[in-house]
Amino acid sequence: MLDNVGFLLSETRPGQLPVCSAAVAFVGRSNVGKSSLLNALCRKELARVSNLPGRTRAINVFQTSPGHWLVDLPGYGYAGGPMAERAGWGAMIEEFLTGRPSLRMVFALVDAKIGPTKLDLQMAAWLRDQGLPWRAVATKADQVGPSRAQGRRREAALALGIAPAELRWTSAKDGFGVRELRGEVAALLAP
Ligand SMILES: Nc1nc2c(ncn2[C@@H]2O[C@H](COP(=O)(O)OP(=O)(O)O)[C@@H](O)[C@H]2O)c(=O)[nH]1
Ligand SMILES: [Mg+2]
Repeated sequence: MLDNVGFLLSETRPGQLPVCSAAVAFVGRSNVGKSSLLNALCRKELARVSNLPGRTRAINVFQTSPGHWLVDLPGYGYAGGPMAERAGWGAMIEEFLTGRPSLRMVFALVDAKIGPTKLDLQMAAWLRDQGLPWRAVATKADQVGPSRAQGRRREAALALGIAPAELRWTSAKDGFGVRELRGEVAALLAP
């Protein structure tokens, strides 16, 4: 289960990407913990690849087997960089997500402690508008104490317009929820 994931390619022009038979994509603002979660899911330092200079703002594709993709989309809401550049990443993300009929799921990451930001809520609303299959995943759950977890999860889910149980609750640091998410991703990418 996601034991043989390897780097396939890095691309900034979604239209140049080859076709694939199945894809799951990961989106979230910069620093939400996307690379760490991908590493935890694949039990491998994949992020070493996507964090190379020039690739952090590209679409990075990994595959479990030929044509079965895990797609690391560029982090949105990065504070640095000119406005036009930021808009460009948004366009890249949107073009990829809307132009891929084999897309089976979009995992939208939000920080468990911070909760969904304005941009996270915009992303969720956009995914819903587009009718794309998506699931919300909270990251860094280890930063929320056990006594606060239920409340935080409920608040975050409410803001996102989903039921608390639908919000995956994960930590790349202590591994909470990773096995379940791995199973879900593996099933989505099953041949
Ligand atoms: N406490 C905690 N910190 C995390 C976790 N995942 C990522 N981080 C930290 O959050 C920061 C951003 O992580 P990264 O995976 O690079 O985020 P990305 O920009 O979304 O790819 C780093 O300092 C990580 O060490 C987690 O599950 N728990
Ligand atoms: Mg990253």
